[in-house]
Order: sequence, then structure tokens, then C-alpha cells
Amino acid sequence: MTDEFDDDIILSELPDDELVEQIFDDLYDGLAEEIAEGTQILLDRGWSATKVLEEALVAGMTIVGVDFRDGILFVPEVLLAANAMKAGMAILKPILAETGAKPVGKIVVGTVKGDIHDIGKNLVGMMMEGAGFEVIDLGINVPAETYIEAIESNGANILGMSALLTTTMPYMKVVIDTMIEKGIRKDYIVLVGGAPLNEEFCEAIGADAYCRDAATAVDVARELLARAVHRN
Ligand code: B1M
Repeated sequence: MTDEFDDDIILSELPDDELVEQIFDDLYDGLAEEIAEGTQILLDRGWSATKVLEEALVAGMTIVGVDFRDGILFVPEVLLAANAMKAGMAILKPILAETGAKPVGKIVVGTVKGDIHDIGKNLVGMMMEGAGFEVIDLGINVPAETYIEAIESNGANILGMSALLTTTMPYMKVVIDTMIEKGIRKDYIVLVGGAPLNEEFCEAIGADAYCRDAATAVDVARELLARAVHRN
């Protein structure tokens, strides 16, 4: 009888570099349990949550993205990879969101209408919580009215919008224009992010800042909030 488990890899026995390679493979194959296990092992070995996130999970997802673009992977496979990534993020979340301080500000986040990518937006939410912000997460496919209702009813200081598609990023301008029409644009800091965006786009749509990643979003939010407080 052949033992089908002969080839099983024991994640905890791999050195760090091989474990990270294995995490890339497991993410690619959408293996949520293995991703959760690998994430926990790296943390137990003293890796910081940010290091695990950047060097294992985000780096692995980048490989998935390249093969998705090149037509090697398709939507169902990428969805599995995204779910596996979320299993790792669920372990990191309490660590990234750990804070004893009272909220330094309130941010409403959401992925714009027409767009269902939420991994980057979720990361921004986690890092913001970790930095002491109160986060109101509106989820995906968010229309302008919902963003505006949420910032007003929650007394938020910041609106953070995410878009991953070149076809949905222009919707950010619709939201900002609606805020202008309502005369409330200047009452809020508007941050935008997502892989296809850049500084020029941010400027063109009238947002306050483009955040290339979640850590930048935290730094920029802190800085602009401090400036706004000093102005008032
Ligand atoms: Co999509 N997809 N996808 N997808 N997908 C991309 C974005 C794409 C670049 C893949 C590719 O071709 N290489 C491509 C877009 C091309 C383009 O527009 N130019 C694409 C496409 C085409 C599509 C579909 C149209 C495919 C189809 O159906 N034919 C479809 C669209 C669905 C829709 O939204 N209406 C689609 C669907 C999907 C899945 C559902 C399968 C899945 C999403 C699952 C989910 O999110 N729950 C998916 C995925 C996973 C991806 C890739 C592979 C990975 C995205 C991701 O999670 N990255 C992606 C390829 C890629 O980006 N490499 C791709 C990891 C994440 C941590 O990074 O989201 O960039 P990111 O977030 C970063 C920063 O950008 C920034 O901080 C984050 C953390 O550092 N940031 C912010 C993001 N939002 C921010 C907001 C802020 C601040 C910073 O506010 C303050």
C-alpha cells in the first residue's frame, strides 16, 4: 500500500525561507488552513505581524496577481487564494489592531461602487485600528450616498476609498464631486488608494492624498489630521 501522506510537508520543520516559499505555493493553491498555520508559525518564531504580512502574504498575492493577469489563473482560483490570504490576515488582525489608546480619529473606509476587491481595503482598516483610529468599514461596492451618509452620521474625520480596477477608480471623483455639491468637501480629509492609482490621479480628482499602501495610509492620516486640528 502506498502511503499518500509520505510527501506531506510539515510546515513547522521548514526553515524560514522555505516556509515563506511554501506559503507562496499554498496561497497560490488557495489552501486556507495551511496559510493560517504558516502565518502562526512565523509569528511564533518572532516575526512581526507587519513582516509576515508584507514578506509572506502580500508577496504571495503578488505572484497570484501576475498569473491572473497573464491568464494562467482564473477568477475561481484567485478567489480561493484571496480566501486563503484572509485566513492569514484573520490571525494578524488582533495584533495589527492592538492599541490601548483612545481613538485618534475616525475613518470611514470602503471599496467603490462596481468594485468587489476588499483585501487591500481590509488591510488599511486593520492598520488604521492598530494606529488607534476608529474604523467604520462599509465593505465593497459602495455608492456615493452611502459614503456620505456614513461620514456624516458617524462624525468621521476621514474618508478612505479603495479601487482596484481602472474602470472603477473614476467613481472616486463622483464621490468627491457629490461632497462638493453638498458643500461638505472641506469638512473631511479624503484619502484614496488601490493598485492602479497614483499621485496624478489623486490630484486630478481632488482627493487629499494617494496612499500607496496601508502603512502610508496611516502616516498620511495622522499627518493630515494633525494639520487639520492645528488649522481649526
Ligand atoms: Co481582480 N483584478 N478582478 N480579483 N485582482 C486585479 C486588480 C488585476 C490587476 C489582476 C490583473 O489583471 N493582473 C485586474 C485589474 C486590471 C485593471 O483594472 N487594470 C483585475 C481584474 C481584471 C478583475 C476582474 C474584472 C476579473 C474578471 O472578472 N474578468 C474581476 C472584477 C470584479 C469586480 O471588482 N467587479 C476581478 C475579481 C477578482 C476576485 C474576486 C477573483 C479577487 C478579489 C477577492 C477579494 O478581494 N475579496 C481578485 C483579486 C484577488 C485580484 C488580485 C490578484 C489581488 C488584489 C489584492 O488583493 N492584492 C489583483 C492583482 C494585483 O493587484 N496584483 C487583481 C493584495 C492587496 C494587499 O493589495 O489591493 O493593492 P491592494 O491594496 C494595497 C494598496 O493598493 C493600498 O493598500 C493596500 C495594502 O498595502 N490600498 C489602499 C488599497 N486600497 C486602499 C485604500 C486606501 C489606502 C490604501 O484608503 C485610504
